[in-house]
Amino acid sequence: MELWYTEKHSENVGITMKVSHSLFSGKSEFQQLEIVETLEYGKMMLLDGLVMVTERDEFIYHDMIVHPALFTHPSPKKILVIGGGDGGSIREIMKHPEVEQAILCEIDGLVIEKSIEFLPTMASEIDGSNPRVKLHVDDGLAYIRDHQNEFDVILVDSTDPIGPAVGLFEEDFYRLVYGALKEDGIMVAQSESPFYHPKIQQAMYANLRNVFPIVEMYQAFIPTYPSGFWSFAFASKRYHPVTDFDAQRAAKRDFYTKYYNEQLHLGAFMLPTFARENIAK
Ligand code: AG3
Repeated sequence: MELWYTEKHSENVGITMKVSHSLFSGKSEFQQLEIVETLEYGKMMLLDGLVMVTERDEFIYHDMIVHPALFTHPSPKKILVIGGGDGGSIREIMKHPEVEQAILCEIDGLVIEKSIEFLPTMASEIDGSNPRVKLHVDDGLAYIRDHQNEFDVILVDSTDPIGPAVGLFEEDFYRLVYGALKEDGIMVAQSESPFYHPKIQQAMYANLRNVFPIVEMYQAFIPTYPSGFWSFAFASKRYHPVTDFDAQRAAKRDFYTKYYNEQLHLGAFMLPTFARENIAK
């Protein structure tokens, strides 16, 4: 018998992967969680049937949600991740020696628990072994409401805007994020596929521009996400990700990044015309 998993990317298109077996399948109070072993991409985590991470290509997403902001901010000391229960973002944040504390605020404790159990290469820093990392199982909105003016960088490592993540794409949420950042803070949020999700992007970037003075989109190539062409929103109070970026500092980093580098940092902000149009003012 052959097992194949398909995530539909539109009514008529999808990605299909051959699966050897299931490692976990269960429902939390928020969503359906699956972890399966694939032949091509290693272990893969799905939420409500959508691909969240695979062992083989997660380095791209996690490099790109973390390093552009942490190399733009001159002194990122206190970082908040909303979502990101697999731990991949926290793992990358911990590579930055100047970070004093990183807080993971994930709504679904089951995602954290099963990531520690089945995805140790991602969850290595959220298993309680690192004193610089704190975990909160809580709704991100509720958490930042109580933590205003605290963070240098906030990363919104969410699923698509359906289910528990809907609120994370709305203007009210971005106002709370703005307030939870210090006066020179930066927010980065995953912002879907420019190819498949122009309407989501249009609404999301309009919401962001109503709140932040600096809003830019940047891109990464992520083979297991819809179209492979993925994006992130960089929203900032003071620092611009291209003109305020110190390439020297990024070049001198003493840790390995398999996707990110100081040249790609700049290149990622250069967008094809159709993607620019999605977020035109
Ligand atoms: N965040 C998921 C991005 C959305 C993927 N969408 C999809 N497959 N339709 C991943 C969290 C990784 N820390």
